[in-house]
Amino acid sequence: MPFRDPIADPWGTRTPYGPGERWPTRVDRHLAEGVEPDDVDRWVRSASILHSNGDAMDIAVKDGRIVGVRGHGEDRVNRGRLDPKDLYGWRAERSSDRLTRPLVRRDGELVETDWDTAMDLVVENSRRLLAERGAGSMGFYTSGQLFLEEYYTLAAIGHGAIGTNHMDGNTRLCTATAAAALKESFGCDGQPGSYGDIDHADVIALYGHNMAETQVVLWSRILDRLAGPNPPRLLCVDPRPTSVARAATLHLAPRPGTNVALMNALLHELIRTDRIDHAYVEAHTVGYEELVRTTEEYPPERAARICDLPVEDIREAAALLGGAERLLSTVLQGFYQSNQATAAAVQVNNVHLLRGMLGRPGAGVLQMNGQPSAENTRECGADGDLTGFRNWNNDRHVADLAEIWNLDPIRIPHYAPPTHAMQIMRYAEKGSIRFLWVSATNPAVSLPDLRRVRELLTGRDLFLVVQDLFMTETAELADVVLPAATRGEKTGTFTNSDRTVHLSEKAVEPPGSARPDLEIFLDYARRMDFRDADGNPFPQWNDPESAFEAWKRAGAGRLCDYSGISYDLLRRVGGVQWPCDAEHPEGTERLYADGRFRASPEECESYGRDLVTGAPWEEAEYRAANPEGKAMIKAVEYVPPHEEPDARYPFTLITGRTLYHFHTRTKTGRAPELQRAAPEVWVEISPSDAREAGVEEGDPVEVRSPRGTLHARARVCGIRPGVLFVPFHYGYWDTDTSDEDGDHDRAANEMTVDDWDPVSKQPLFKTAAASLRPLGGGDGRPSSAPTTAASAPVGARVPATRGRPDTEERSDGGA
Ligand SMILES: Nc1nc2c(c(=O)[nH]1)N[C@H]1C(S)=C(S)[C@@H](COP(=O)(O)OP(=O)(O)OC[C@H]3O[C@@H](n4cnc5c(=O)[nH]c(N)nc54)[C@H](O)[C@@H]3O)O[C@H]1N2
Ligand SMILES: Nc1nc2c(c(=O)[nH]1)N[C@H]1C(S)=C(S)[C@@H](COP(=O)(O)OP(=O)(O)OC[C@H]3O[C@@H](n4cnc5c(=O)[nH]c(N)nc54)[C@H](O)[C@@H]3O)O[C@H]1N2
Ligand SMILES: [Mo]
Repeated sequence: MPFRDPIADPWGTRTPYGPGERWPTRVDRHLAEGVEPDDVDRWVRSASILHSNGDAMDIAVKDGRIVGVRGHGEDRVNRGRLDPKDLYGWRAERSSDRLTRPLVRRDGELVETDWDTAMDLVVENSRRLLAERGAGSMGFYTSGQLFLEEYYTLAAIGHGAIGTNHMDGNTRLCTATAAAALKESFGCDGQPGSYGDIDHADVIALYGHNMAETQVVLWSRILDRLAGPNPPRLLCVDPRPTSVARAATLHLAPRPGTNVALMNALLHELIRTDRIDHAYVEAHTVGYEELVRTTEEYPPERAARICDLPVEDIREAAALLGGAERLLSTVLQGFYQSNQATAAAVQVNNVHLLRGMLGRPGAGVLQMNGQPSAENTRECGADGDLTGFRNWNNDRHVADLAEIWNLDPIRIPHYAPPTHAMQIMRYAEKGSIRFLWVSATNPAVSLPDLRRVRELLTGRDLFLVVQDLFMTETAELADVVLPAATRGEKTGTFTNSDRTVHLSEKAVEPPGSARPDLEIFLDYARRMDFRDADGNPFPQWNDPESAFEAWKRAGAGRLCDYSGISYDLLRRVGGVQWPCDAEHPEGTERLYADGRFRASPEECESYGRDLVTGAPWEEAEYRAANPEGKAMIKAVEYVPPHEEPDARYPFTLITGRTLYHFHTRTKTGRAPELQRAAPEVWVEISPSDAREAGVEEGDPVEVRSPRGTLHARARVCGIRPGVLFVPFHYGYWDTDTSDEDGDHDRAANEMTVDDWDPVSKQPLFKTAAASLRPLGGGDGRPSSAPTTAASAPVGARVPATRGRPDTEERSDGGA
């Protein structure tokens, strides 16, 4: 295999292909230095956990240790390719600072102990609070990075055995808007499209989605189409010159937070030019007339002013969408974490409904996930959803779940919408939640407004349990720390963005006495002595496979039907897309091919919400609006962001990702190749803004918002003038700047705003106001931000796309 440096060349060599052809195989592999393929004892089946793409891979084991990975050439998702994080990230799992024993706080200090002591303390506090204050005093905050079996168990414990309404996942920060937008349009969560649509599409639109850096392998698939015959045309909507923007036929760089105004203008133009599939709209949707009325008020000229875009570009974008015969759209955090998140994501669904672009090859919507198993958190109901895409507001659905669990329905809380993460934090702050169990997430770096988060997590009345692999910024605040095993050290399944389920098998032993999350949850349930209606131990399952089989019963008949999937099938064929049942034993590539939706009042997962206020609809309203369960076209007015730039804070601050790191870097920061590729935080600024502020490439600067301050080096690049971008990967576990007085000046979330989308309750990480000033002391060295993708400096040579020669970055900024 020819050596490629995945850091310098993340997307690898092109394997061009044409429309309707099979994406060629290219198997990527990385083994530890000195290890040859012949040295490997075993290859163990798994898939990637550092994004949502679900790339299938094998883990190489030698002498009981992980020594590398290779892609699966046959898998439908990646045909062998792996991204740099997957090629190198496993090294963190062998890191010498893994947690190996439980810890409990004694006299203010965390000290090592045994499992019995730690778990007894957790149980004692649970029992005390349940007796004194009831289930509402307990909260659970989990992840998008565990296995399906673990979420299903946690959901059964939290919503069933304990009966608290306060359970959510970090999926609230991630894909709550994807789920909400799917419910609003189609009545139920569940990804309509398939990655296979890339093979057929003639137009691909990416909305607020930096796919080149965040789903590297999926982007390689698009690059391969671009390099082949009859390539698709690309539309990119992003305020930064990402690699997606550079490859696009048309790049719109709107003012952050104005997505709805832009979408309304695009819909306006589709309607004006009659690019509408009237037969589809008539047969399969409700709400068209209202959309016509609302978008009438959004001619491109108006959107051009609001979004600060050239009016011709908006018209051209509409013509691109309107001329498509097979349109694929993807949506991610530039919409989900921005102003009017759900409202904007729903307008992308509307484009597809108007054009009848659903359920056939190349015509699909991907309301993307971010984390490897965010889909499972939602479908299992370990967040603010009810298990199996059930409707918490529908008593029949609650009764149905109670029957499956063999519990009294009254135990499953459904008196109000489930509490969302930001509200759980608020209750912890106010003292009504006094027990919080955090698993596989690091809120002390990833939640907005960190000063407040640190304060509330250290609250005197809060008993905080943290279950992680490492001593994170959050674990440091805990009363009990539980050391967990991770992928490769435990068995389970997880489901990617396009509903593909993979099995990941245990390859090596966890370090020390670390245990799989499933084992920890079940151990807790047994120690709490939870029982079902017949007095049997609850949950009734006891290992990964029996948990999976139990989950199949909970999802059977619902859209997320796994009843045809088994561990054996996953071992035999690799990735399988749900729904998979007796009728579709090989799974289902696209939802809604027949134009029938799971949206009837009896079946829908949600009665929906008002897109501006977020006020929930009642059953009667839903029934009146959509008695037959069609797809819903929902119109909405543009509303400006709450926090806008002013004289004191003249910039819009957006935050996000770089190619080489995953979130709070607990894994990628411990993989030397990845850490070297992006060692320090930076702030992106346009050349004109830099000139005006007297800042040059690499200069130390201070960024300040009404909540906090950040110190970083400047990267002068092609970002839209008026906008600053900061990656949110850098917390404090590997600095000594977080001293007792709290020198917290490195995490992006010191500055972000404690505000959320009214519909999905997803925090607004992508619209805050900020100021910037030079700190002096520049030494002429450039910032260490990567030069391969969106953060490339002006004048840099950026890797070629579309088979063109390398392009020079424009030196006048992005817009
Ligand atoms: N390398 C890497 N890959 C990852 C992850 C990671 O941490 N690192 N995390 C995974 C996870 S959990 C997630 S959720 C995904 C996220 O994947 P993405 O959503 O692709 O990543 P982000 O960088 O958060 O945001 C995407 C883009 O939104 C743009 N944006 C900001 N504000 C606006 C706006 O108002 N309008 C528009 N149109 N665009 C805007 C930003 O410029 C940015 O380029 O990535 C997954 N993959
Ligand atoms: N400013 C800003 N903030 C953001 C975002 C943004 O774009 N901008 N994006 C948001 C998004 S989309 C997301 S998804 C979140 C991510 O935010 P977090 O979830 O807080 O980030 P991670 O670093 O992935 O944290 C996961 C933790 O789980 C641990 N872990 C990994 N595997 C396992 C396991 O198998 N078991 C257990 N018990 N622990 C495990 C890791 O060590 C790590 O500490 O951040 C959000 N915050
Ligand atoms: Mo995410």
